[in-house]
Amino acid sequence: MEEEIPGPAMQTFEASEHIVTDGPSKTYTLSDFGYSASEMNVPDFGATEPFRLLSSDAVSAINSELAVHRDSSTYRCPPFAPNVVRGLAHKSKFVGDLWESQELRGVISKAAGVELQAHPMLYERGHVNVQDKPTKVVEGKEKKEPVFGWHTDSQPYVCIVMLSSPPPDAIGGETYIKKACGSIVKLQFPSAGYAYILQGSVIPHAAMPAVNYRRETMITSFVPRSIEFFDRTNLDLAVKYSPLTSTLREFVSHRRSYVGRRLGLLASEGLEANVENVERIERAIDDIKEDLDNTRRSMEAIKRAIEVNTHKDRQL
Ligand SMILES: O=C(O)CCC(=O)C(=O)O
Ligand SMILES: [Fe+2]
Repeated sequence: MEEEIPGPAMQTFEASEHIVTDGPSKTYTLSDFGYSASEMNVPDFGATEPFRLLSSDAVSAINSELAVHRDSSTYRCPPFAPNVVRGLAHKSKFVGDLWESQELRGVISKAAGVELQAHPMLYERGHVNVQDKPTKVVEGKEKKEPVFGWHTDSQPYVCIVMLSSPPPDAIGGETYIKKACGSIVKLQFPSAGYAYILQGSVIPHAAMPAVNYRRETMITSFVPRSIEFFDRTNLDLAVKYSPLTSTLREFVSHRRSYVGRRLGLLASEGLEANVENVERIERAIDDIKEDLDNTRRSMEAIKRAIEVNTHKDRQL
């Protein structure tokens, strides 16, 4: 049985103590990075500057929960993601309550300029990227193995929070994000509890290794609350480092409900026989077909992962 029942919380989550609600001082649109929101039918939000989201008590609480659950939740998928911790939102009530909270949702939505909610798939909440070893310096040159290689996310938005404390003379450990022209913007966390929000499904990004400290970040995905926007959640990355049965179950349940709500788009269209109405209905049908095709493609990803696992078992 893969389902987890959250253990007793070592600390109870209290929004007023654990969340800082000021939000970021600066945000960037997709167009600031050279991408076209309208071409992709997504909101024109790119990223925020790092800002304080969690109090130091919240960071300590998360770290103690991590210490309890780390061994049973660690997955390795080198060289792309050498060390990740998944499934904390199933196991830790504190982590579950934090990402579910209304106050947190308010801060994230305000910063992104669009109403968002934590991803319905619990596996996409509280994912942790762990830097395994300090960066090696070979013949005077740092060997920069990423903590998490270049990618776009399988979920629409992410909030990335720093859980470890960079020293004042921190070297490395940034998140790199790539503009449409190929140049790189580096986001550096000044301290534990700082976060930034990114439309990670659109903008390629990578987590770089820290040279003189231990880097650990927690990532939670968000989806738009409104069904006017696409949610192109897929399992491309999840199958690399998650238990397949519960991942499949969470994914199908999320997509069933999302596509069902999207079908409602048809009901809200005017039904008079004029060309404008008919064309709107055609567009809604095309969008829903794209949703179903996306969902179907993830079945291929799951199937491939099952085959790889079966093959590995045979080799043992
Ligand atoms: O750890 C980071 O800075 C970013 C990680 C990331 O992009 C991801 O886990 O999807
Ligand atoms: Fe990412």
